[in-house]
Amino acid sequence: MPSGYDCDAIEKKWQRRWDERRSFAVTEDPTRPKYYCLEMYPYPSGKIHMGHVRNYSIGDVVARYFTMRGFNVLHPMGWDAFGFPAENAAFEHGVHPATWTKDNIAYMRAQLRRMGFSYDWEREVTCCEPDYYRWNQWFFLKLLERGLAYRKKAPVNWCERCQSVLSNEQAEGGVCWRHTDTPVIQKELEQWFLKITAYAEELLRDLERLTGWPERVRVMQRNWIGKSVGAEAEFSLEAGGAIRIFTTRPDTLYGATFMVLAPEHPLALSLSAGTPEQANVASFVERMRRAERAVRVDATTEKEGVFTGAYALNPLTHERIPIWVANFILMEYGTGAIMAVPAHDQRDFEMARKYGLPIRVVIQPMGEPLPEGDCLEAAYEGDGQMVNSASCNGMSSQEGILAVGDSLEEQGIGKRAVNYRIRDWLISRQRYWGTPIPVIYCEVCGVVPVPERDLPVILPQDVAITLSGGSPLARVERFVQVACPACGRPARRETTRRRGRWIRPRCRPGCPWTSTSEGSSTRSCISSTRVSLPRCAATWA
Ligand code: ANZ
Ligand code: ZN
Ligand code: ZN
Repeated sequence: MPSGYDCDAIEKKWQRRWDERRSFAVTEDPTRPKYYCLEMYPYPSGKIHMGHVRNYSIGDVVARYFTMRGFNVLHPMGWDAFGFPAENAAFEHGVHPATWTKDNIAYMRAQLRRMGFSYDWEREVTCCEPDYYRWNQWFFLKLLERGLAYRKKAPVNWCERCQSVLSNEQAEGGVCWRHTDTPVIQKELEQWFLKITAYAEELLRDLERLTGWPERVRVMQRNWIGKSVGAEAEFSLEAGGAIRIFTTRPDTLYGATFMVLAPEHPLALSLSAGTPEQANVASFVERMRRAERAVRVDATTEKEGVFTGAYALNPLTHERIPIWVANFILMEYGTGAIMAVPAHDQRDFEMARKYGLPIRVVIQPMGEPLPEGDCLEAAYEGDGQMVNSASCNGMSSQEGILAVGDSLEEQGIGKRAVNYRIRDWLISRQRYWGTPIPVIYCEVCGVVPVPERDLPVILPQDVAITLSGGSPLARVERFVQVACPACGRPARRETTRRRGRWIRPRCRPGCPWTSTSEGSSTRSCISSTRVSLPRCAATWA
């Protein structure tokens, strides 16, 4: 017996045998039970790393196990081959993203083959090839048809010097990765979204069916969906009009002693117009536009705000309450405005203490003496019995939540409401290396989907790759100019492209769920869509 394991000889021999026999090639076979073993396709970053080896070894064991048990196992492999690193490499080394990507694929495929994984290589797919991305485009058209793909304005990270959109990674620390002396600003652009929020309730409900999943992962998913039940209410403005807020605690409405708007809220600037606060508000809003969001919403970040000079009326007490703008309110959640209840919300409490705003206790902890607002050391965020709440006095929080919701509804100034943290998925990118979005803009017909028979919309190859100045595709006139499929007039193609992969925005610094995802250098966090960190931290620690 020779000493040691001669991997070169043994593995080559068997791999050759598997190849000759097409051992892992599968075709439909109704006589055998099916098994589909799919692992996440790698991003062709250059070389296979140990993370890939671990991941794909696990999949390989599963596939072989089911094969041995007589299943007809489909075990495919492919390449998640669109993405920003290819463009970056092209820019740095002067290679075309397609060349860079294909070279990497060839190298990594050879490495995976040497590992002897049981893939059916005859079914290999590469998502930057038209025969693959035409289906991507076909899906997009189906989603568009059903109203599940739509356009709306949304803020993006923007560098004035690059004249282009930056990913969260490229905007780290609030400055441009290429111009570290240039602050990144938030700019509103028309973008494409997929309406995943339409499935929030279904996703949440069906988590119950994933009984084989670790509870930790299910909690993570639940937090990502982030369902909150409460109410929406209108606070009328002294100057006419109203501000809508979302609250999970309508039972504390009698304790709302001020309001707070997100700096991006359309009323932030207009309410202060003509008041002595105008300049103050404008400079605060501008500063917040430049502030890093993760830091802005971190529970430990100091609460910072400015008075708008305007007042609203508390709909139940009819008291006149001041309207502020502050860093910890985000425009994308709820309505971008809150009623502040400093006695029962810690963020509001910190803000009230800092700026000397009134604090009124309206919930008494069960079986404990009534605390005085002035003596509180922190907000009491739990449930209890309603006090200082007129006709609701004595009700439990649970009763109050319903009663106040109903009373708002009767008065026509609110209703019970549900809010989700999950956001629609922003898929457009002002870059080159991705699936072209199959849409045409016509001055007469508006947004016209590319007819199915014209798919795929091919990504042109001879493009000058620049990292600045907007989408490189927009400068390829041959690509951009097209006849409108509806009326035949000259029209223009969509030039933002579909993001290559799902890159989730980053969570706050140091979040335990920030991890480096397999096969890419993108740090992503499942909790990143959360804005209120206390619950995130509590459930996730
Ligand atoms: C008044 C109130 C009183 C609140 C109270 C809480 C406790 P979750 O549970 O995470 O959904 N809020 C609403 N919109 C916001 C925004 N755009 N940015 C930051 N905070 C926002 O949180 C819902 C609560 O977060 C809402 O309920 C609101 O504060 C705040 F004793 O309203 B609450
Ligand atoms: Zn820049
Ligand atoms: Zn037309």
